Amino acid sequence: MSITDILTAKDIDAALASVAAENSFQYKAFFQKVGLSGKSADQVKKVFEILDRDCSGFIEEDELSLFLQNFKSDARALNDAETKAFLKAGDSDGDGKIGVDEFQALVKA
Ligand SMILES: [Ca+2]
Repeated sequence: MSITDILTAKDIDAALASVAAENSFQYKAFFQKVGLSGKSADQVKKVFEILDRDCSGFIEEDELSLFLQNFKSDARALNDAETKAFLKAGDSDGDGKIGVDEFQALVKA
């Protein structure tokens, strides 16, 4: 499963361009631009599985910082403030990581 099986290269390029500047990452705008907001729960789950690089069943903080690189390998890493804000938004049960249900809820938020 590749991310471009679900999202178009054109949307990915546009979404990444919109967050190229440091501190410009906003998850809601990014999910919309990249086309994820309109996908089914099953497709969102498939994207989650790509983001969960170590297949732990959760997106941990280190995986979250490399979030953009799952869309394109030369994308920048999120900085600490962006990563922490993203984690805080998604981690509704406060365990310090994002599960698939939390990710689906965040995409649809
Ligand atoms: Ca993980």
